[in-house]
Amino acid sequence: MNTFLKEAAAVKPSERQLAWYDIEFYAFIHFGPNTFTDREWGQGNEPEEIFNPEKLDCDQWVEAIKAAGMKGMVLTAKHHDGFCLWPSAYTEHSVKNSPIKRDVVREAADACRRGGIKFGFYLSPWDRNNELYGTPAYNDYFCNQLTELLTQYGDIFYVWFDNACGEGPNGKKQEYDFPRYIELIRKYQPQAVIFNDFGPDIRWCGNEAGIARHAEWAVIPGELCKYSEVQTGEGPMAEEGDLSFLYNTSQSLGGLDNIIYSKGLTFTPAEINMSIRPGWFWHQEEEPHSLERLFRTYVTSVGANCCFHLNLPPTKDGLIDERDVKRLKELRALLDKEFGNKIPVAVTKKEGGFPTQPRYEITFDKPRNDFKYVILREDISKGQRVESFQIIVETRDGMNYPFYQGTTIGNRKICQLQDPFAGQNPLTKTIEYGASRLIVQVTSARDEVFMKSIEVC
Ligand code: FUL
Repeated sequence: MNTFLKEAAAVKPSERQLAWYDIEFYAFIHFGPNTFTDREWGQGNEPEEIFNPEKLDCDQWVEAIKAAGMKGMVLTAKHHDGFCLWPSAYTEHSVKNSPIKRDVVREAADACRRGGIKFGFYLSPWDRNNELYGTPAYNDYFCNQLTELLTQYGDIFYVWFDNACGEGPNGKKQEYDFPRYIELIRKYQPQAVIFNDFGPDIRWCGNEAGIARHAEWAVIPGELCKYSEVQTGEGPMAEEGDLSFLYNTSQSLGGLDNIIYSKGLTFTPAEINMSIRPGWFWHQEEEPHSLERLFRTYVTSVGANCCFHLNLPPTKDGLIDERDVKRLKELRALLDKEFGNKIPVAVTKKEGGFPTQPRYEITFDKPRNDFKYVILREDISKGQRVESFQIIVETRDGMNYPFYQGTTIGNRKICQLQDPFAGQNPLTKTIEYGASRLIVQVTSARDEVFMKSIEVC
């Protein structure tokens, strides 16, 4: 068991996964015929003429994205209706036959570059327009399109696939050749991360509502991620059970209870994705979600060992809706208010403790009761190791109170001690005379803990 835990602790991210963690918060852009037909899934028979965003301005998209502090954009180059936002040489169902005749992928990629943010694309394998769909030849068609996008639009940080798979005209489902798609991406854009339900680089969190798990492990059983690299041997109970019941909605994917039965572990972190509105595509009558909901999702994504991928759907004019722009600015202002002012602290690690149970003492410049968050970061480049921790507050009069109990940490854990939407946390009553120190006590870990930083704000 001990050897296996040490192996689990040493499962490491790739360079491209580390770069992805640093991007933290980025935008999805769902745009295409559905924007004009008021649908979420097109049928593939929409005439090209309907795609006519007369005021299209991708710089306005980038401005909105940056107003929220997001650092990248992922554009739906092709959604399930098969319509291409770039003039693909392999189909007539694209912008080249629309009234605007503009290469939206190029304009978006250029706008990202001008604005200093990353660019990536979504390419739906499910294509309801192409007649080859459902036959092996469709994989060639798909790879040709993928190659166009990978070779003609500069650096790509992200290729986002979804697993939706309908029936083609022959009534057959397509067998997607993911190993071939992955090979192409590695060949032309080796720094790009690839998303699919189960990796290889980034996996789906299991819902589209922005809901995170209580303990989000990036180190998970390879049984779930067949295209990710398995980095360990079998769990100690691999012969005495199996993990066939696991799905990406399961609560504790990487918990000890599961990994002991695993045939080997991979490093495959989750992305939390949701739309700013109920739909992925723009619909006039929909309103953006509340500031509270977006803020909470940020805390449970960027602040829970994931990244946050927030969709902003352009209107029929080809602009991000002003209602959404307003909400994005409010979100940024709130994030800056909550996390922008770090409280001066001195952090020392207590000498002589067990390597898997380090204790960090955080001393304030003066007794305080105005702190709201403790932000913990493991050095994820060395693996994800902490299983559980607690935060204890020491008051001026020398009393100790357990304040927060957490599970794993990973890249970043935002421990929320007070909530801007819920008023005063009853716990803060205990420190109304001021806390002089906080103690972060790791209570269990898979191997020696490497904490990268501890911040209080
Ligand atoms: C899903 C699609 O079916 C939705 O339309 C949307 O694009 C979402 C991000 O992925 O699988």
